Amino acid sequence: MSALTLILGNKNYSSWSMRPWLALAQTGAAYEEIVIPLDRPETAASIAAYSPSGKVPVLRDGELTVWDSLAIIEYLAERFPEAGLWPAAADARAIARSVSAEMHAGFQALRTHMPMNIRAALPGRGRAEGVEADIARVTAIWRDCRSRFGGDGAFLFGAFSAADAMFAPVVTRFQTFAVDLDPVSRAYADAVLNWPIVAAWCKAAADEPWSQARYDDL
Ligand SMILES: N[C@@H](CCC(=O)N[C@@H](CS)C(=O)NCC(=O)O)C(=O)O
Repeated sequence: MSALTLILGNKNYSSWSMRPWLALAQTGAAYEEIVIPLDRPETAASIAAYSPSGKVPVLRDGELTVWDSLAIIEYLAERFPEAGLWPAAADARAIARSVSAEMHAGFQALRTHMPMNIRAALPGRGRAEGVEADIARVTAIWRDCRSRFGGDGAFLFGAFSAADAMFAPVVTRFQTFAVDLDPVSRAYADAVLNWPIVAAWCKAAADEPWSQARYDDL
């Protein structure tokens, strides 16, 4: 195993894995990845070989094991300060952490009823109770960050940041479920989908051999 190894779930379905993978890719550091297909008889045992929580993602840095998506992103931000994973200005950084923590802790209806499934097209599905309210809050966050901190850049805080990595799986969900977006949110979502590391993750997701029927047959 090389110094930095990220252990992930399937790229098509594992939204929690996508977030730190994007942050790590954004640093430009060399790393290895291990992908563990989810929802299979051997999944729990495979994850347990790496993860004290029994969940992915997990980052190994030499002897150190870091788990949970947001903790991994914070670790990467400290390990690679030159990558600027968090905005440089203290106020922008505080808001970036607030919206990232809100994403990490919330949006239960959206996460349950619109599970990430990058290569699928499921227009009109997933519209269960609470989902519209979650979509409204996510897009309000995007509009607010874009107007206050976006500046000349295309992302929430101008340049691609950890906050964009946290919201990227929501962008792909809105694509999968064909959610109508206001113009500011649409432009932001397109910028995320076209960002090369996001496009690379989505391409890898589309090429994966595994499928999880319970997410494909919504
Ligand atoms: N709070 C955790 C959530 C991690 C999580 O739920 N990971 C899922 C995959 S997306 C998992 O490991 N599932 C495997 C299982 O439960 O067997 C994080 O942010 O990393």
